[in-house]
Amino acid sequence: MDAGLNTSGVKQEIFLKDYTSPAFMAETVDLLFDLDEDTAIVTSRVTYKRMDSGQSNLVLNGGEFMKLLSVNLDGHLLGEDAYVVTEETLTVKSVPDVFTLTIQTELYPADNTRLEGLYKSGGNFCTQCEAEGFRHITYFPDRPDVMAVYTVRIEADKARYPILLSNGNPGKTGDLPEGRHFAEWYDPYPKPSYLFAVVAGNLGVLSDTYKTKSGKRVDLNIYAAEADLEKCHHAMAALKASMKWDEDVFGLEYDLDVYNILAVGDFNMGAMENKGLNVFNTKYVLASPETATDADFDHVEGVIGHEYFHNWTGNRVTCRDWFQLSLKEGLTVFRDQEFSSDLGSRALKRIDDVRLLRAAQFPEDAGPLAHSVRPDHYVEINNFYTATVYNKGAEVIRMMHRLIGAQAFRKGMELYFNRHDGQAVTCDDFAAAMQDSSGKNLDQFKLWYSQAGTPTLTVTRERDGGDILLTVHQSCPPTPGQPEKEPNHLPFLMGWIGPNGEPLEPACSNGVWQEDGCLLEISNSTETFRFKDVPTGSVPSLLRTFTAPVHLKHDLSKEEKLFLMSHDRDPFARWDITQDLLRVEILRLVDSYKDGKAQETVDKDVLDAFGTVLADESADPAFIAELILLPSENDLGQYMDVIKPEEIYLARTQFISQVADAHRDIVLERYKKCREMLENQAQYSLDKNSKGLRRLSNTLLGFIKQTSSGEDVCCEHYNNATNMTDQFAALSVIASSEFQCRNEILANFYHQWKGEDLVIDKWFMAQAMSRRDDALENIVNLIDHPDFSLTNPNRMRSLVMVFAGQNQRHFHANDGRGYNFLAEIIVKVDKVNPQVAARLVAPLGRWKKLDPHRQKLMKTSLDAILNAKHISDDVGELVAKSLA
Ligand code: 0A1
Ligand code: ZN
Repeated sequence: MDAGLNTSGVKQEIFLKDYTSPAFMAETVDLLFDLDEDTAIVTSRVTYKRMDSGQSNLVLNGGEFMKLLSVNLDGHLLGEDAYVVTEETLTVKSVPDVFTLTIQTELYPADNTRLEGLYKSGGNFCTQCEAEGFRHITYFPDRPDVMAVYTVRIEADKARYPILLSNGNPGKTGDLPEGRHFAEWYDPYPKPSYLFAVVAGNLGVLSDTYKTKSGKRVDLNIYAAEADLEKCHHAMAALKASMKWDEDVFGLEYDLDVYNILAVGDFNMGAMENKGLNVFNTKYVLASPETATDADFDHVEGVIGHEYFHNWTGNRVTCRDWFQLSLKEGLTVFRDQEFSSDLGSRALKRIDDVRLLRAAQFPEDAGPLAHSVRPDHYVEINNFYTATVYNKGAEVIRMMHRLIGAQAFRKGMELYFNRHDGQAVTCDDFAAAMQDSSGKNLDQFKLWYSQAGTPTLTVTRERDGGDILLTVHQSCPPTPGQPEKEPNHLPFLMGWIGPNGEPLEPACSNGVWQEDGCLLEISNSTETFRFKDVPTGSVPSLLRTFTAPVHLKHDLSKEEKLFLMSHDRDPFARWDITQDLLRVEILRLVDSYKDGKAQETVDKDVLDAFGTVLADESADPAFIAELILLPSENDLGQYMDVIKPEEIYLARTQFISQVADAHRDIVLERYKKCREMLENQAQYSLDKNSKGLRRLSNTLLGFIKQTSSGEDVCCEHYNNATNMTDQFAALSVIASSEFQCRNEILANFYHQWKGEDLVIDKWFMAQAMSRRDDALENIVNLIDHPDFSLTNPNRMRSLVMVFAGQNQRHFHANDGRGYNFLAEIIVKVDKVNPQVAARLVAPLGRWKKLDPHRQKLMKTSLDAILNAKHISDDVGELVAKSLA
């Protein structure tokens, strides 16, 4: 299982089929961290037990970025002939069946810009061990199926590092000579090394308590910079809500005496579920109305929930190997999605999640980096923390939930924990629990774990007397290494709307009517369903709630879509059909472009329908905002054989302008009403209605921008803003405009928020998204801005990732400047932080979808990365796959 180096120094590919269980188990791990300002000495004392009698040597992972000081076996210092050290391993020769190994290593956390293992952020020590960071702390069998009980002692200067934390429950604390102190921690639950964490710092704390359903008191602490504590209340409320939700919905209770969270400004991902000591990116903890948008507040709630839910799905039951990553991630994303749905609006949450799936996962599944939810080979595991493993993985769980029903699912979860608590298991074990709790055979269903690619479902209708025969055909395109696909087993939920707009429930030969529609189960490549006595003029409402992660093709006419748009009572289906209608219409405009000029205008019926939606005051304003938010440029590109970035931008803008022209009064009127209602409120509120009003008025700004009063309204909106939701919405529109006030407002924003890192990220982001003609030059120049940083992942992503991922117009600049810019940054960042650099590669890899000229430019940029000196395995793996 261990990644070895081959003779060329390039990491070898690892295969799922080669899995073997550990030759030695670690049973107890005692760690001593002796922390100095820039260095740390770690003493690890581990008891091992032989599991495989054929193995006489103990092979441990570790080596890079640390120095081995000593190795001691059962109290005897080993000479250098008793072990072998390579770049990535330490092999101790001929060990007994049971023994204690004590290893001392020296680490250099202050120089650690990779942000894995032990590193410093904002002057504080913290760790990141998933997936393979523990091996940069000490030599250890760093694989998730080695689960041990940990005891930790931390020693550090008391004045500089008053807070000393690790996993589990707190133990002894005390003073030491020379102004130092210590703290001990004991975690009674066996865990894999990737869940280990240690923290030492000068931090403020927000504390609270939670009483579990069995009456146990848990101390809750959020540690952050003292000045940020006032921004931690939302996270604390979310934590308590998560604890309650898991008890109510799954009967799962928290198991330690304390739950600690640390917020750090330098973090490679969103957050990390270390047992009892989560480490969070500040972005997902800190929130105040002045500095965070409503969306940010929602993300904090979702990520807090996600990490909390890992305590059972991930920590108590963990992954046997990293190929099973979706076992914990897909399931935990599903759980956090359900949590947010229950706390907020189910329909809006589903719309958000499907938007994200289509924006991030579908392109991944259609490109050179496509892989299955359970990949079967990798070079660098860090490259597999993907939208496929996380978000498609969550869809797989959601499909199981739909196929077996909520009750059997809950029973299945109970069975899973009864069988596997304290174990490291596989996706098959999870599916087996669901199969056994429900009696439903999931053999074919499990293809979702092994087959990559997004299936396409094509739905056609045929009348047979009074009945309708509805045929669903499925196919799935080839993906790297998988030329042929077998049909998937999936749930397909649908409804019918009668000719007068009323919901119908015609009997179906092989479908089952449920509360929200008729559930069809699809498992063959073509299936036909007979709906009895369907009145003429009825229209099917397809794939309600997006019950499967597929592309849907159907034979609905424009009129039928318009009909559903106004009559379907299922909010998700109504939103989705509206997106479909808008997408088709904008793509028709794209097709009509000749020499930079559109030959077509927006269809009158579509314009009218848009007007009706804008004027609809009966629906939730947040929902109206979703309906009028046009498919993004990236989304539109996915539906073209060859993406035309400039035409997509022009057609989408044309669509907005025509709506703004045709419905100017309604747009302004609706905007004004929303603002008045908000102004009448005594204070800023995060209630559903206020959020909806902000969302709608801020979305309308995009249309207002294109009217003659655009500049006045947008600038006034900015100047009157009393919260970040409004301020950032206006800033984004203005940053992308030719308005006279633009530069002044950008400068104003910068000066107002200088020093507030998460807000300055937004300042970079707004410019990275600008579609102005001169935006690319500005973006390239921002790299030299004193506040830009290659070492801070949030800052990097806010400029570079947002540009390459979302600004299709300029990223695909015809002269290749966007590509060169990205390639140069990737090479630079790779030297500092390979994980973050690797996450920037994907946009360059999608060259097959562009015209030959751009294809060539993109491949040249990929080659330039590959030919740069000393690129990491992280970047190397993805660039090589992207060129294949
Ligand atoms: N397990 C975390 C995400 C995470 C993954 C890898 C990391 O470093 C490489 C850090 C965090 C989660 O799902 O929240
Ligand atoms: Zn997770």
